[in-house]
Amino acid sequence: MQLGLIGKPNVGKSTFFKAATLRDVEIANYPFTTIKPNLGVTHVRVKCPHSELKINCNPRRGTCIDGTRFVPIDIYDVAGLVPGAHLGKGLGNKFLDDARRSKVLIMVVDATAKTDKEGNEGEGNPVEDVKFVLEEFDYWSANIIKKSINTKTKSTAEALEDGLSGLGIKRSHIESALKIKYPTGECLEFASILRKISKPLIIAANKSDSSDGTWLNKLKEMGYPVVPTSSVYEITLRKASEVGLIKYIPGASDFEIIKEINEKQKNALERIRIFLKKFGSTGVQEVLDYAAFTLSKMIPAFPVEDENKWMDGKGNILPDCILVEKGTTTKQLAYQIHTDIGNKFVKAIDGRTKKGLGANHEVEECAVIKISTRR
Ligand SMILES: Nc1nc2c(ncn2[C@@H]2O[C@H](COP(=O)(O)OP(=O)(O)O)[C@@H](O)[C@H]2O)c(=O)[nH]1
Ligand SMILES: [Mg+2]
Repeated sequence: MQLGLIGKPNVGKSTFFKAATLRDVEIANYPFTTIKPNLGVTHVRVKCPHSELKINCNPRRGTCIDGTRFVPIDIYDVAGLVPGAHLGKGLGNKFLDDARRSKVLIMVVDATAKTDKEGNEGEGNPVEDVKFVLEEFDYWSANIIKKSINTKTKSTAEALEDGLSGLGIKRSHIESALKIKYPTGECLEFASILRKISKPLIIAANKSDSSDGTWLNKLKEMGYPVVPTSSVYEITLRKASEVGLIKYIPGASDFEIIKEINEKQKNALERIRIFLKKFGSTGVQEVLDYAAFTLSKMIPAFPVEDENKWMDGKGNILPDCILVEKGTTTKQLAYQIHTDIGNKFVKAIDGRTKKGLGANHEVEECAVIKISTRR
């Protein structure tokens, strides 16, 4: 499961990416922050079940701060899109190669409207930017759709499945899209519906620290979820926290100054505090959580080896939190943990009720689960 940041150039995708993947002092135990230059690890928030035990957990990856588990998830900083990308302008192909991996799309826009469509300084229109980026996406997939239908002798759904599997588009998505009536009968129309079904979108109205907010409502009228963000503020807070100037938990609505700081630093931080008061947070973490859970319909699950103590074999409490698709069964969960555990699956045990759960039982949100295996 990956998140992808898309948008035209200069809206702050890389800055958002840096904010999201920056190692806060408290999340620093994960060794690989950046895997490739544009692929990194960020974290999404889950309420940790450890409070039910009244003892602290020992996460193997990510961390747990005051009962909030920060669970690692991959994030892509996708190359910027310019108008005409589907015709090969800019880094069109690179964009598409990255975007296909993403299950949900985070569209970063410049809420100050001070960059034109190519990302140069000038007059902009974030609503039009969202439209053209999505249009480029649709033109490009429409081309693939045309090719797959023309070259294959299979049924339409099958041909499309072959052509589009590389984009992370599933058969079920295609079937839902084929059920809809298309007034113009054009490929582009179909591509657009298919995108809406297969790649849910959230808009990060970035640079909101420097915007008067006029574009926020217009963006919201587009029907997608919109979160005002300040990626630069998130970076400042994480860095200040890393060097011990402040106590700040990513996504929080406030921070605490814990060291002597000079007037300039204080002024900068107090400006950020005003933003947090106004919007509730810098927005970066909110976008990530929304994308990972609400949009992609993932749920967290906590596999354990000891269903009574919620430990692994080494005595670590709630060592793992894994994200699975809603509807995942206990047996599928077992396979996700390890092929061997899936193959030797006997039953699952609910760590709260201690009841046995069959192979087809759907994993519940925040379930603590032991998988029993045969030798
Ligand atoms: N004020 C403000 N500027 C930002 C923010 N995020 C990015 N920028 C600035 O926008 C410019 C483009 O940022 P960059 O991340 O390179 O954009 P990208 O081309 O979309 O990856 C840089 O000058 C950033 O400092 C933000 O949240 N607030
Ligand atoms: Mg960039």
